Amino acid sequence: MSTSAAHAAPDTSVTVDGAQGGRTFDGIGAISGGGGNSRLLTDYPAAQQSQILDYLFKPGYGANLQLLKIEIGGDANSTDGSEPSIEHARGTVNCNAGYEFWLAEQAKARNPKIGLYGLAWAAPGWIDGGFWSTDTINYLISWLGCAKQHGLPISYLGGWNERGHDAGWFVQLRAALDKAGYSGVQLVADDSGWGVADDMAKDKAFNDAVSIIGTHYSCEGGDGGNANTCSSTQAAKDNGKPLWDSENGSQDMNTGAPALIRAITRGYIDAKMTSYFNWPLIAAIYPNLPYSTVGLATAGSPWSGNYTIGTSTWATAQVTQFTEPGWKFIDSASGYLGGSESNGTYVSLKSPNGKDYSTIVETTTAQTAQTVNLHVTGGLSTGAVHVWATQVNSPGAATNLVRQQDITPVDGSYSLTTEPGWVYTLTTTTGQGKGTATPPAAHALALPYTDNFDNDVSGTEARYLSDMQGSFEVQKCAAGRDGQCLQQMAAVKPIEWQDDSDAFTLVGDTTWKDYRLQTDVELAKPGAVELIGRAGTQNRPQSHQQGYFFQISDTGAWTIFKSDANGHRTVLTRSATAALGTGKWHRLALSFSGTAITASVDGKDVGTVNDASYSAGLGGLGMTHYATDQFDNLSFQATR
Ligand code: 147
Repeated sequence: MSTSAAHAAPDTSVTVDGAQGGRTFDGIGAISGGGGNSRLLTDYPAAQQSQILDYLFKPGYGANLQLLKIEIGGDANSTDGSEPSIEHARGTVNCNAGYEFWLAEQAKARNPKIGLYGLAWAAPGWIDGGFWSTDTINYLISWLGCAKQHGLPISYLGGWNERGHDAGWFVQLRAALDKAGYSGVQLVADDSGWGVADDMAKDKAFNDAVSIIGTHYSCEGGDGGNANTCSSTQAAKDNGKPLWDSENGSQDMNTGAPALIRAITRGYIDAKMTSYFNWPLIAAIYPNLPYSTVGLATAGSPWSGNYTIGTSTWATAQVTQFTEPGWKFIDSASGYLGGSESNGTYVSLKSPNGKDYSTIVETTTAQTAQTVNLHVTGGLSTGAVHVWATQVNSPGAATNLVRQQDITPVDGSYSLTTEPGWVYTLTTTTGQGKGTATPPAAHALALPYTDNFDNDVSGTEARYLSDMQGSFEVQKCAAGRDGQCLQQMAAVKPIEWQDDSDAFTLVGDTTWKDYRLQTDVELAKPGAVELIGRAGTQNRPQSHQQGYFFQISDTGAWTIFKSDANGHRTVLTRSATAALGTGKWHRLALSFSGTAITASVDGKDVGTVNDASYSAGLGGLGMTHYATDQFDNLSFQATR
């Protein structure tokens, strides 16, 4: 019964009638991509890595994701890093590049029914004619071939993230997919706004090519805002094809949980969207990067194994653990509590067997307790109702996916008293659960830290190195050196999604202060390489990287400069030393001790400067051009 309160909301009566229906529910997913956000998960200790994957994908354990959207890496930054392409150079395909196929394999191993969706943000620069080209179509077909090799059936494929559409290209892509044996792959368009539905209404060939209308951030407030209304257009609703919230989120893993659940319920009630994809899946990124606590969980400490499962995981579980793609919404049992969005919302879904149902009630905008009176009819089970709840407005471990007392309907009728700030699921289904694994404490990455890349698998990313632009892979060393080295693989500027910058990769710990970063380098062609130290806050785009940089060109000209987190660069000192040339190995170092910053070349200090702007941060390697330059014998030694 509702408590007495000054402005008590009216009771809500809901008839959950199995004879009524609505659109088909397509599932709830998350996005690993757009991008770089899953990077550090690959380097987690096996036990914790498996726990995190269980919390994301294992049925009845955590987020229990029903769909997974993965980035088709393009060697260019897509928000929190640059994901590697399977084809850095035309004609050379490496199906083991990057971590998205690995992640999808892990997801599928835990939930064989998970639906997979591929989408590109960027693409390699060898593609001729820009993104909307035949080259890109062939490239996407190569990517699908890689997915197939990995045993991963891709059900959904998009165009170019948030870059609208070229209708003719989608038509051409559809035909090419059919011809290549991928007639089962459904195209999603256009991972941008609702204009796509207007264009589909005007263009039959385009309409026929597209299977799903997927738009982004269709609930008011994307970055940091509240999802108070969700909207689609009449043209979209009239189209008849599924409408997907193919990206939403961008919210802190805890404080974003209310917006997440509203986007799912109101996405259907207000906009008839039948799927929701949270961006991103996980923040497995260095903590100096943007969005470092955004996703369903965080995992930014692979050397310690520490991770945190966010309340957004449990808000997601309140839907995913109680439904399956293919269930149907019951429109007449979905709406606003007490008739007003300010009280909260509810949606009901029924299973194809006509017996089971789940009703999700969220009270994230409510001010008072409320009573919901339900009546079950139309063939649905009138047996015991199981109740699970998560307090999304004030996150806490004790109030995540808590099982409450069962309710026994009398003549199909029962009541639920709700408190403000919760999501409740009323269900006849069973099998739900809350994972129990707990992480070890976090600690910093220890110094000294070294990597000679000789123990890594060729063609993969080196441990802990997080590419921000370009793609750095372990490859056979060039220029007469034995063993393996780190090579930047994008030989030409990619088709970018975010702005251009130096190609660079970050590694280390944000708390590192006084250290010497040393590496051997070999320039493949004229240009400059760079060492980065005390790398701190990075803002978008990735060129806005705070820290100290030592750049040296093949001519021997060098610069030490600092950059703030807005990308403003200040030269601290510059001069020239003997030419490095190309195709030759040299040893470079950048040392920090208090305010003293020293650069050295082949064992000789070439410049020292004092600057007190930045006292701690990661290291990094990079270059100012797109070239297949190499690095070897990376080391970080404490200087005091
Ligand atoms: C998305 C991108 O697709 C992601 O790759 C990532 O960059 C994310 C970070 O918030 O942003 O794009 C958005 C587009 C529109 C909105 C928010 C994010 N919006 O309108 O609020």
